[in-house]
Amino acid sequence: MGLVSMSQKTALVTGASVGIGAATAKRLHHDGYSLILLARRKDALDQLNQLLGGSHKVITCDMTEQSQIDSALDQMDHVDVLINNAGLALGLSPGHESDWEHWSTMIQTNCVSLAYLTRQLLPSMVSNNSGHIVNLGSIAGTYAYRGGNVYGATKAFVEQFSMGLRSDLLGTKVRVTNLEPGLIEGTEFSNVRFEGNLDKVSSTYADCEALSADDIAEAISWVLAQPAHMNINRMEIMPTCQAPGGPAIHRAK
Ligand code: 8X3
Repeated sequence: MGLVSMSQKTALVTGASVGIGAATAKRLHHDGYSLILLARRKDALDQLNQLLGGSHKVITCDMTEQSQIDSALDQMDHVDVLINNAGLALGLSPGHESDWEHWSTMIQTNCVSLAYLTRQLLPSMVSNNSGHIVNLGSIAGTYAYRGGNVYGATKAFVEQFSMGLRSDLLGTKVRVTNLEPGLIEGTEFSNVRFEGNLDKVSSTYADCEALSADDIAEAISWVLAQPAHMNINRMEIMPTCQAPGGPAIHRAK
């Protein structure tokens, strides 16, 4: 990927087929971006692309496979904006009862693949002295909660990785933002976390008004639209019905 000058910016959205990824794709299409839509499900990406007029690039990619990320990169010319959205939570069990495969998949997807893709795209952004990386962190990266263990740790990685890149990129015009949502409804996040257990999914959202994927897409659009001299380092967003809990105390009786 070499030096280029384009009026229409290209945004790569990972995990673009559903949830925050799809909402962000729709929002950035509205904002005039050319999009590269990455996800595992080609049919869902094609459907989204059709909805947006069919002019965007669709690339099927399982983000847990480095070879598939490499092959996706081979199909891209230039990326101005990277939305590192692909990620997941699996399970809410205490650490001593958690499934190792769940932990491993979260670390691979939320940390390793995110870092790998970013590493591949950074040199061209630095050469072009422009670009913006928006990482999807989580409030779970800042506030521990029961059962959050490795999921929270992966998002703490994303937060620290984002701030580390900010340090590295000082002196360039490449921007980095860690966007940290709280409770979001209407995406596949909880269905994936609870492996389709609808009782657990619905109790997560009972009697409260959570954020929507559109709320986060709106925030991403705003972050990207700020003037070039302004970098939003972190943006933490909770629904009004959610707040940090503080340390817990177990009492003997
Ligand atoms: C999603 C927010 O509160 O479910 O990352 O961890 S939360």
